[in-house]
Amino acid sequence: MLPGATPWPEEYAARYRAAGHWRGQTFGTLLREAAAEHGERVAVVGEGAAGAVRWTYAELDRRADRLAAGLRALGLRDRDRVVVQLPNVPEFFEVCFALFRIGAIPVFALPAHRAAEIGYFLRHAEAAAYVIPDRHAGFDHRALARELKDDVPPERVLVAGEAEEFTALGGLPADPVDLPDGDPSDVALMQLSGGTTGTPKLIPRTHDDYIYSFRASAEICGLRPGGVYLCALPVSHNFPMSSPGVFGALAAGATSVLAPLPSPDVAFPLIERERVTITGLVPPLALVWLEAARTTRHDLSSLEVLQVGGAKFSAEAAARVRPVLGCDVQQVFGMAEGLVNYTRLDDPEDVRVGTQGRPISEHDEVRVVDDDGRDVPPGETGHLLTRGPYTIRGYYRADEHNAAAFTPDGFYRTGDVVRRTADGDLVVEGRAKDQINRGGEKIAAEEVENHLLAHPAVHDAAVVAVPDAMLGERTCAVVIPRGEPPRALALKAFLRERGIASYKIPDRIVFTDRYPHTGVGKVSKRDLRAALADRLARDRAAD
Ligand code: OOB
Repeated sequence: MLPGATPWPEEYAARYRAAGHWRGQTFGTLLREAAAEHGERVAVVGEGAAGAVRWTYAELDRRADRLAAGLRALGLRDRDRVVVQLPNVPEFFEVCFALFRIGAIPVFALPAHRAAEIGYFLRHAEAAAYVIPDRHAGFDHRALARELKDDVPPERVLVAGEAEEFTALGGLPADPVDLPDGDPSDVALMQLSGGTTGTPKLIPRTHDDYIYSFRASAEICGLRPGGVYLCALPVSHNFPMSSPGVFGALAAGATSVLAPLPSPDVAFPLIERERVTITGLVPPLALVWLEAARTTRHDLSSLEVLQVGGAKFSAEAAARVRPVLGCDVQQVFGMAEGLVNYTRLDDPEDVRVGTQGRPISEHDEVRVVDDDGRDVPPGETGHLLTRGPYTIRGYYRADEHNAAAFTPDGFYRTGDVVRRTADGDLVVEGRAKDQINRGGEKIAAEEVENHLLAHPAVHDAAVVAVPDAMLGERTCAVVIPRGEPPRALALKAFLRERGIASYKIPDRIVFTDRYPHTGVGKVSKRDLRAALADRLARDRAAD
């Protein structure tokens, strides 16, 4: 096992193997076998750096081999960590499988991440390389790489597109090399945690565990050869990557279509043209699609399943999916740390609309406990703890956080507050972790607070969620100024200059001279949220 990652105890590993969940297969072999079985089927459709692309399984397999040889020639080795920050482009697949083939470990950053986050990933993972597009969504990623020159040298910045002073992915030598297969029980990739702490945490996922999660997901979602998955969310997020996502599609011999943007004007024509059968959205986007579908001239009749997850989807909205879009709704309640719950396609309507589903695996252990860690009966609300064949036992190089995030017997404390129905379906009722879920984008309050505290005019900062009709939640920073309050706009500009992703910049900043406190003297975020809700309601009434 990669040093810094926590293996499953042997007793559990043996159980998951015996059940046939861990199949002892690596990603490299998975693609090889898929190419042997589905060679001439289309694996990937998208807009690449050199134009429109339709790669068959055989073509993707060849390309991954060629790039793997190039990466070896560049000096990349087994277990090297590589930060991959690619948007929804076909090169994403080539890069991932080339890295898997040489045994290197992609660390998946989001396209929205900026210097503060990427610099941290590069340093914390001690990354050997960084993969970027040239430009994406109006942003020049090479400018960002220039800012990070102390963390990664220019020749180790690999660009899909015009490389300028960096290394072009397409320009690497391609003499085939012999590549031994890796160890399926070792770390294959790292996902990012939504986070609750000052710095984001890395989630090491093994070949065995991750492949199991998306194979089983593909089965639950009915993906098969001939199926077409539309990747509308950013591909590097765990949901569109593996629930069942693009990797599940690949394992099933289906086609992945990459949408550069998730908006209906981009996605609807793709659904019509490619006869898309399944896609996954976060709730705010699902609401936008439901609105746009009423008047669209595009033919969406190929769509069989709309998955919605990442944040709570209301029962009212879920009930509108079939009447408006003509397809089934599937709720997905998952986490990059592992556990994924799905409503099943043949569940009764009240379960599909009113719950967030149940785990993938009979080996997923789910506990719902009170504040003292005692199990509560079905129907009662409590903290969700979980352990299983694809839920990590520890974050990467994070001993001090792991002690709090996992129980001594290896259950992950999800921070979610849930209720379990008599049938075993989960309903998400809230959250105990200090995180804001802004329409599926997770924001660790402490991370933003630390950035605010770096401003000379900020004495103290508390970041909390405020309710929002569209996004579910927005962020509000409540700041105690040092002397004269700075302008909110100046504080936002300050955060931007510190290089954080723009979705983490508070939607609203208000000032106060003191915080409500809990009995033990900590800031009471619950009281703060309540006071803010009052204040915002008064503001609205005055408008
Ligand atoms: C997914 O993964 P992450 O790691 O970005 O966020 C996980 C957290 C959960 O702990 C929960 O707080 C929230 O996101 N969440 C939901 C939800 N799905 C995720 N809360 C309420 N209802 C839902 N349906 O978000 C993710 C990973 C894989 C598949 C789907 C989502």
